[in-house]
Amino acid sequence: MLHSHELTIGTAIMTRTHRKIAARRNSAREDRVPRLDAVTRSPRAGSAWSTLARPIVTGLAAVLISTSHAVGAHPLCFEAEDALATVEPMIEVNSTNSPLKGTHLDPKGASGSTFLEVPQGEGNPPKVPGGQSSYTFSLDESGTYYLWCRVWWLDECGNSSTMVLNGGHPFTFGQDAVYKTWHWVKAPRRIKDLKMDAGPQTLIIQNREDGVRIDQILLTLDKRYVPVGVEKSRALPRSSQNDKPDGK
Ligand SMILES: [Ca+2]
Repeated sequence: MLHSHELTIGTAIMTRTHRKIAARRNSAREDRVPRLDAVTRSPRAGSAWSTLARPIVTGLAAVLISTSHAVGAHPLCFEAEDALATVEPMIEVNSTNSPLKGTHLDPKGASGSTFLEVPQGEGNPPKVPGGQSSYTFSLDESGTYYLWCRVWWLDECGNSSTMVLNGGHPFTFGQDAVYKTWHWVKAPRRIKDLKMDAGPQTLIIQNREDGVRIDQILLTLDKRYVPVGVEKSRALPRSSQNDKPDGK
């Protein structure tokens, strides 16, 4: 449910066509980097080229290629269910417990056949205090990140979560009008806490509405990177209490 004081969130359901466009852009960038074998090809062995210029040009090509890789660094993607701790009514749903939890969504549509959910009727509204998942992860580079989540919203009263990055100001994530299908949603760039230093970080996703499902979380510095479908994820450490909610 949209409130006037809340921030709106950009949405993207990307098609294969978008992916192809992104791939062509990436390919075009790579084409601008000189090929190592092309720039180091000498006119003839034993010439001044081979003894002086070749090592210099080879070194320059190596720097250009290294820089290209740094700019196009891979995003960090992890599973929503890899939370350090999950507190009800936010729950983990998989093929084992989904019938017991009352969800009618096939978990196979989610990465790892597992996702986090605030089940309809158990969240907020109706008002149920608490409920969250928390994460710790590490970033290799400092910068202002793009934060994406792969989500499934039930309806206009079940299309958002509250997020907190590194203990900062809580912000609303979601509010887009794409329902009952998995899709990627991006946090607005105006969130100041998206500017992060390299090193350990914390993220908390809080229950704000029910009918909400979250599959994957992705962070990237590349504004041209648009996640599509299930992304390759990296494992995060999980606490033992998350696997044993009763503490037994
Ligand atoms: Ca998942």
